[in-house]
Amino acid sequence: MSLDAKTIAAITDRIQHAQDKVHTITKVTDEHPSMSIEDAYAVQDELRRSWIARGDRVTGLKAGLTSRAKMLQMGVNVPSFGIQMASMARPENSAIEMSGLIHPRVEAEIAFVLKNELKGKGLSIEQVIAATDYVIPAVEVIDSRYEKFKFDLVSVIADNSSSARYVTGGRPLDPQGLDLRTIGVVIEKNGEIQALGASAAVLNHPANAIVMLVDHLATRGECLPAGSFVMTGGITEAIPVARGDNIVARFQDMGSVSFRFI
Ligand code: 0L1
Ligand code: MG
Repeated sequence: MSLDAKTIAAITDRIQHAQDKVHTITKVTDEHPSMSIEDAYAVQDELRRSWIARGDRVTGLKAGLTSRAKMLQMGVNVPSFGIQMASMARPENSAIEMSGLIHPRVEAEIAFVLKNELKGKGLSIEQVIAATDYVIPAVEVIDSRYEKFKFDLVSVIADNSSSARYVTGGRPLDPQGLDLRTIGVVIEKNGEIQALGASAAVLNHPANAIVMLVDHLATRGECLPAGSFVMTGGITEAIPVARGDNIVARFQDMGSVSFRFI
């Protein structure tokens, strides 16, 4: 770590204020150029502590920036992980309020729910699949707290990897019977196709996002417990949305996820 606990706490307060009051801030690295990726995850730890102290509950984790489309779109070249809380979850077909968001974008992802714990470095795709209870379609609503959605990797990780809302839906499926590299995905906004792709866009196989997440957790002396919910990252680029937009993400053989912005 390059920053002390007091500085991490001050950065956490600044980010949390922006998230709560729905406004943009300058990048944290503008003020703290020596800030490391480890420091940024320490900010996430502080955010989680503070959310739990408020009565919120951790519902899962996410891997972000796991596709070439997303890396190109955001100008970075490694994944970023983040924490999902109960306050971010919205039901399928719900109306998501724009008043709590700055400049949201949506991305279609495959989420995994584990039946067994995963831990350690260098797991195989087969080990991830064997530990998975089911996979389920998800749409993440990301909302960077940075101006114009522009950031570096350290800054975005400190902002909990742009996490804002998420919706799951469609059909939960046993991954044993699926080719998880070839799931076709289409995102529609107001009935018009905005983006399409195949699930191999996520690190050649979305289970690789879980492998990388478990590697990251192992570095921190942590693991993914049984029952964990993990979103593996957008299959296409993220689509900007506005009040009044209706979103449908269709996942081949897995059903669809719909909601709207009000
Ligand atoms: O879930 C994601 O891919 C988001 C990671 C953070 C970068 C972004 O805001 O696109
Ligand atoms: Mg995402």
